[in-house]
Amino acid sequence: MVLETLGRKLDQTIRRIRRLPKIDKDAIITLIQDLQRALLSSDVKVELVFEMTENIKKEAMNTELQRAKRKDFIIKLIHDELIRTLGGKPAPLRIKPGKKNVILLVGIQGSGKTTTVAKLAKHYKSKGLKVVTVTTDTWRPGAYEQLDQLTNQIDVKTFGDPKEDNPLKIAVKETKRALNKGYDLVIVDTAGRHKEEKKLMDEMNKIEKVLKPNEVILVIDGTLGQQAYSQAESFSEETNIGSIIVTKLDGTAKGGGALSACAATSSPIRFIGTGEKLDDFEVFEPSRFVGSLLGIPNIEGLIEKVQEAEAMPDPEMARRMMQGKFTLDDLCTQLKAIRKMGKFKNILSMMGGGNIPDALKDDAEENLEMWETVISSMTQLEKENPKIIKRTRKKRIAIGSGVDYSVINRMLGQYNQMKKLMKNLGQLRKKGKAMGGMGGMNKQAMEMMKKLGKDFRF
Ligand SMILES: Nc1nc2c(ncn2[C@@H]2O[C@H](COP(=O)(O)OP(=O)(O)O)[C@@H](O)[C@H]2O)c(=O)[nH]1
Ligand SMILES: [Mg+2]
Repeated sequence: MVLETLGRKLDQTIRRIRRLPKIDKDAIITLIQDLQRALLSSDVKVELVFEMTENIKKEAMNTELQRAKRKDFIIKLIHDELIRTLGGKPAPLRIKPGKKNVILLVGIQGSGKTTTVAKLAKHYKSKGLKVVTVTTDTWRPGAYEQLDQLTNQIDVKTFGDPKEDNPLKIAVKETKRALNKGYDLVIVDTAGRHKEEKKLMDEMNKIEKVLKPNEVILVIDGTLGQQAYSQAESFSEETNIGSIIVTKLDGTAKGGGALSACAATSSPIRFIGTGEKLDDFEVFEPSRFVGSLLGIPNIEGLIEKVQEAEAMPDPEMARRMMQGKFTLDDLCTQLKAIRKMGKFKNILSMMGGGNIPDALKDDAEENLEMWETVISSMTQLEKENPKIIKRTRKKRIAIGSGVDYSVINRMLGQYNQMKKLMKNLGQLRKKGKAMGGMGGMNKQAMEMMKKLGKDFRF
C-alpha cells in the first residue's frame, strides 16, 4: 500500500476508537494526539496537521449524535479532513476518443516524467484509445531511446527525432505527424527543467502555446515531501498546470507531505506513481485512497450511514423546535439535513411522513454555506434570539461575514417562517394526539409544507 507507515498508524488509531466502550472527551483528545503523531511522521506540514486536527476536535466535541453512531461519525470526520487536505477530487480529464487529444508532461529532471509518460500511455491504451508518445527532450542523452524502450513493452510507438536539437520544432512536427496518422491521444514528454532555469521554462511555455494540449500535467517527485510545494508553486506560476502526478510514493515516509503540499497549490492530484514498473501507477481517488489509509475499504457505506444519522435531529432539539424554540443554529442543522437527505425527512418523520418540495433542497444547497458564515459572525445570544439583531448589528454582521446586507434580511425572513412552521406543526401534533391519532394532522401538515414550498424561496 502507498504510504504504508501512515496507513498503519491511522489504522491503529481507528481500531482504538472502535474498541472504546464510549467516545468521551478524553477519548477525543487521545485520538487527536494519535492523529497528529501519525500525520507529522509522514511529513505533513505542521500547520496543516494542527488545522486538520483542530477541525476534527471541534466537530467531534460539539456534535450530539446517537451513541451508536458516534464512532462512525468520528471516522467520517477524519476521512473528510484528510480529503480536504488532499485537495478533493479532480474533474475528469477531458479526452474524447476519435478526437485530437494532447497531454503535455512537465517537471524537474529526474522527477519521473519519462516513466510516467509510458505509464499514462499504458493507462489510456487500456481504455481503448489509440495512444502514441512523443519526446521533445533534446537535453538528456538517449532520451528518445529511453522512452522508446519503455513504450515498446506495451506496444505503443514513440515519435521523436534524435537528430533535431530544437525541442519546439520536434513538438510541432512529431505531434502533427502523430495526429495525421490517426492517433487520438498524443502524450508529450519534455526535458527536465529546474524551476530556476529561465531558458527551459520559456521553452516549456512555447511548447504549451503551440501544442495547446488538453491538459498540462506536472510531475513531482514524492520523496521531496513538503518541498514539493515550492516546486509545484513555481511551475504553476509559469504555466497552466491542470493537474499533478506525484511519483515515487512507494516506500517514502514523506509521501503525506508531498500529497498535501501539491494539493495546497490547488492543482488536483490526478495519478500517483508507486514504483518503477509501468504497472505501478494508480488513478488518484481521494476517497478510496483515504479509505485505504484508514483501513476501511467500504468508506462510502460508512459515510452514508453517518450522513443519515447526522440528518436526524436529536430528540431534545425536536422537542424545543415543536415549542417554537428554534434558533439560527437549528435552521442550519435543518438545512444541512435537507441538503444531505434530499428530503425534509427528519422533521416530517416525526410528524408522520412525507416529502418537502424539491425547490427547498436546491435552495438549501445554494445558501447553506453562506448562511453558516453569516451565523458564525453572530453572538450566541443573537443566534438564540435573532429578534435582538437590529439594523446596525446587521450591517456589522454583513461586513464581518463578507455578504450583502440583504442576505441577512432574507435569511432572517426565512428563519421566521421556519420558526412559525415549527411551532404550528408542534401545535398540530398536540391536537392530533388529543384527537387520538395522527391521520388528520398529516393532511394539514402537508398543506403547510406545500405553502412553504411556494413561499420558502431564498
Ligand atoms: N521507485 C520509483 N521510481 C520511479 C518512479 N517513477 C520514476 N521512477 C524512477 O525515477 C528515475 C527517473 O525517472 P525518469 O522517468 O527518467 O525521470 P525524468 O527525468 O523526469 O524523465 C528512474 O530511475 C525511474 O525508474 C516511481 O513511481 N517509483
Ligand atoms: Mg525524461
